[in-house]
Amino acid sequence: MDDAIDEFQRSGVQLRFQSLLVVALLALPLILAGSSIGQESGESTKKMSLKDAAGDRFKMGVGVSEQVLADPQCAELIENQFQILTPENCMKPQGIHPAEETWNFEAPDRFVAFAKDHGLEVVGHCLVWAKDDRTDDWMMQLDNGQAVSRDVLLRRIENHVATVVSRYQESATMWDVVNEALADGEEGYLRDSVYTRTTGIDFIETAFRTARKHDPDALLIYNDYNCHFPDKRKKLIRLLSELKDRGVPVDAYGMQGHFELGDDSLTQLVETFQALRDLGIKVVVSELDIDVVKRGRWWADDGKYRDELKTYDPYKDGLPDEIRQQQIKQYEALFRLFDEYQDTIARVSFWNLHDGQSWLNYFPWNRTNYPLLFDRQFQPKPAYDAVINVLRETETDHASSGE
Ligand code: 9MR
Repeated sequence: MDDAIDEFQRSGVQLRFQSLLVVALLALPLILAGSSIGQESGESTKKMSLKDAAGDRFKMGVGVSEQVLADPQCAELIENQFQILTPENCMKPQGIHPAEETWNFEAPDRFVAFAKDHGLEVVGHCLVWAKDDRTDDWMMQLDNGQAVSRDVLLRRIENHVATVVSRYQESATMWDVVNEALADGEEGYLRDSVYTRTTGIDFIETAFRTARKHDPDALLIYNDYNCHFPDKRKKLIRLLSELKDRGVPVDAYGMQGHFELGDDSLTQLVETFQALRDLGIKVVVSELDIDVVKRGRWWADDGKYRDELKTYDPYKDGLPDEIRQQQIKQYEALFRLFDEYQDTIARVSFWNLHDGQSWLNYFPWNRTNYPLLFDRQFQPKPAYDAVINVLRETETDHASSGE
C-alpha cells in the first residue's frame, strides 16, 4: 500500500515535472520575445531621448535646482534627455540679489557653468516676479521704510535686469522676463503688487526693454499660470496686445503648464494657442507636470478643507494603475496637441527631473506625488514611453503626408 502510494506520488511528481517542462518549452519563445521587447524598449528609451523624439519641432527642457546638478546620476539623465535647462530657484530675484548692493552669483554661476560644460542652453528664470511675497523689502521700500517711488522702482528693475542678463547672456537663449503679473480668475486685470500699484504695466515694459538691450537674440518670455482659462486668457491677450502696441519686445508666453489629473483643458489650450498665434506671439511650455494628488481643493471654499488635506497622502505606498493610465492618456493628449502647434511652440520644459524631486510633493501640503516622466529611481515611467511614442508617431505622420 505504501509502495502503491509512493509510486502514485512519484508518478504525480513526474507528471507535474513533465508538464512543467512542456509549459516551459512552449513558453520559451514568448519569454525570449518578452525579454527582447523589454530590451528593445530599454534600448529605445536609451537611444530615443525626449530631445531626439521631439526633433526640430521644439526644444525639450527641464527646470531643476542647482543642487540636483551635483548628482552624477541626475547630470547624466539631464544630458541624455534635454537640451535646455531652467534654474528652479537660484536665479530668482530673492536668490541672486538679496540686497541692493549684494549679489549671490555663486549658485547661478555654477548652474550656467554646468550647462556650458554639458552643451546645454539656459532659460534665465526669472528677472521680475511680480508678487510682493516674492520681492525683498529693499526693492519695494526706501531706506526710511517708505514706499518706493515709480522712478526708483523702475531704476532698480533696470539695474537688476541689466546685471543678470549681461552676466548670463552667452548661455541664456531664453528669459522669463516677468513672472505672474496677472490677477487670477475674474479679479481685476493686473495682480496687486508694488510693481503694478507703483507703475501699472510700465515695469513690464522696462524689464523687457532692458533684457532686449543686453541680450538682443534671446527669446523674451512673459511667464504665468492658468492663462488658458478664459477669464485669465482675456487678461493675457490684453497685456500682450498692449505691450505689442507700445513696441515692447515680448516674444513668447510662458505657459507654466502645472496641470492636474483630469483637468479638461485641451479645448482651452487650443483656443489659447490659436489666439497667441494670431497675435504673433510664440508659446513655451515652461513648467510642465501633472499633479495626481490634485491641489485645487486646497483653495476651495476659503481653505476650509486644509486641515483635512494636511494629512491626505493617498499614494504613499504606490500609484494605482487606474491613476497611472489616466496620467498617461493626459500626457499623450498634451503632446499630440504640442505637435499640432509646433509652429507656435518653441520649447517644452518639465518642472523638476523625477517624481521624487517634484515641488508637488511639498506644495501646498506634503504628499507623495508622481507628476513627471521619470520615477524616483531615475527610470523612465510608462508615461515616458507613451510620450516618446506620440512624438514618433506624429513625426511619421508628418513625414508620410509630406509636411
Ligand atoms: O519649484 C519652485 C520651488 O522650489 C520654490 O520654493 C518656489 C518659490 O520660489 O518656486 C517654485 O517654482 C515656481 C516657479 O519659479 C514659478 N512658477 C511656479 C513654480 C512652482 O511654484
